[in-house]
Amino acid sequence: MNDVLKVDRRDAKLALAHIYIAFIALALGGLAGLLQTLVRSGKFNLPANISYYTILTTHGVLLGLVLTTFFIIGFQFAAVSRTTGAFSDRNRFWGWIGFWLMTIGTAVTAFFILIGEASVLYTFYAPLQAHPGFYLGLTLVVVGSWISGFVLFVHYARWKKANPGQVGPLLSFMAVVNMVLWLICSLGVAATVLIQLLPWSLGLVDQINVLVSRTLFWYFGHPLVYFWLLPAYMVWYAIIPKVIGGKMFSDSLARLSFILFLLFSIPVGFHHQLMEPGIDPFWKYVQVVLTFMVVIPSLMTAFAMFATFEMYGRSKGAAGLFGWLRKLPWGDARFFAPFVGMLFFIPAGAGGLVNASHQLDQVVHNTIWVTGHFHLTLATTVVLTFFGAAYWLIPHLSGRIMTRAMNRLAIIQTIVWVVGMSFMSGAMHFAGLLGAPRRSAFSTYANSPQALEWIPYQIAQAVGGTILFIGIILVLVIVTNLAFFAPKGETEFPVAEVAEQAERTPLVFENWKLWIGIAIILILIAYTIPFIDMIQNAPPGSKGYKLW
Ligand code: HAS
Ligand code: CU
Repeated sequence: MNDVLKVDRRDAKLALAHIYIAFIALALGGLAGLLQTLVRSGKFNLPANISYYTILTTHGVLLGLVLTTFFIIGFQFAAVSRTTGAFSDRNRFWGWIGFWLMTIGTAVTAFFILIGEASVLYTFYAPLQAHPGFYLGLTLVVVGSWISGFVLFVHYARWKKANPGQVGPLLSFMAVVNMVLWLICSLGVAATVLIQLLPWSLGLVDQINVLVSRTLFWYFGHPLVYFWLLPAYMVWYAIIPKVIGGKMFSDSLARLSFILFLLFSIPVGFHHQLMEPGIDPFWKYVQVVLTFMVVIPSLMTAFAMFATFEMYGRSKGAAGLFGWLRKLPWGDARFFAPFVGMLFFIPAGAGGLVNASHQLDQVVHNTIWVTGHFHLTLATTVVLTFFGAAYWLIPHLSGRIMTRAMNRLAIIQTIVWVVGMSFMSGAMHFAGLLGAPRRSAFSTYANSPQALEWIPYQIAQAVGGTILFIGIILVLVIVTNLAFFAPKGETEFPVAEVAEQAERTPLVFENWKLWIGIAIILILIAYTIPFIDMIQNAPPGSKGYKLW
């Protein structure tokens, strides 16, 4: 295969621009996170009448939406350029348009949050209402990301045309799947924002169908979490084997798992609405079953990772059931950070299964357990993998190298993250089981008798939050060094080869019509009837098409 070893310099600039914004978001969003844990400890008040919900929204939007989207799109531009060759000038131009739309959109959104006109949390669904500028800003971010998605599609299609009958390079294939997933699911959020929230916020309509808006949001919100997860899986499947000096267990298995994500990620949004009235339990049940289907590709991923590590360890002479563990390169931050991410995904995924089980969700829904869940999944598994990727990606793109000192700092950073997150997320899980609410300012429950039970955990959260903030400072030091100050030199963009004994990859994985077709059918099955129900049985007073 005509493998290009280095990302084109002009593509590198585009990728880096995205990554810079991602880390600026990390700095500001992390600060907001620290403030939140301090407020919830009950020992600290925000100055100048700043609302807890403003800080909470800043944190969620900057870390959940901005950090992730910018890092992912930057990483994917780099990965696609590395594996299918440099972008054409025209494509790269559109990539920059996408970047600027997203950046301007982010600035507009952040402005309205910070002036306190959009304290609607990162999920921004009704009945919370924000200034129209908030929705317009978000729309620009989404449109920008679509443009970047199309740039990848066009580039990949050109490669396929130039290489007829060949399987596309794995990392590029994966990036394309992720952007198809993103495109299909973000139609839902675009619909609720443009048809419902924006007209309502502009005062053109005086009410909207809240259940429809939440449903459209979660149609988007669940695949959103896999849009975050899949780039981490790209690193695990296609990069980590090379980092440790081994081979990929199977290319086909990796592609199959990505296709399964495409099929089953979207028709599952009801598992966020299990406690909501107005949705027939039958359809909740159908979507819970589909949720358990989408666990399968994660179990396949766990299997593939174990296989990769074990194959490598044994090739180095490891014996016994877990002897291979000792052969792994523990001192290499490019491996260590993502590996810790994998390890944390075991309890994180188990927590997800608890959430997805209707009866168990009754215990944890709307408690801070759920916040604990996504700080393990997103803020540990995904984020540590992104940090681990940044440690070679940024120097590769900036033409520098990671020194031993920086590598050591990155190992320390990972350990700090583990300690901080264990405190914070652990305490959140326990407090959640005792009923401590999420999305609630301390003052709203400070006088309730149960609060006494929760306070020790909330202090533990603040301790964890403070340690995590130190972790953020460390990663920012490393990233700034790698981007601007590290010694000049060549850093490898590692891409794994497939093990010799693996089967040849069949072309069927690239039958896009088939896969997108099945995905759409599953979406229609899971959503059509309940959606019609919601509109037909909209509460009295609804007008027009009963979306309002
Ligand atoms: Fe979730 C709520 C169910 C995964 C993120 N989730 C959330 C929210 C977020 C989120 C942000 O069903 C809150 C939304 C809000 O604001 O309200 N989640 C699941 C399920 C999974 C899952 C079934 N979630 C994720 C991932 C996320 C994420 C991934 C972000 C990246 N989640 C829910 C539900 C709710 C929910 C309900 C709503 C709850 C409520 O009441 O509101 C599954 O995808 C998890 C599958 C994962 C596994 C783990 C496989 C393990 C692997 C690691 C292998 C390790 C190795 C290392 C190889 C089954 C792949 C081994 C080495 C050794 C030495 C041992
Ligand atoms: Cu979900």
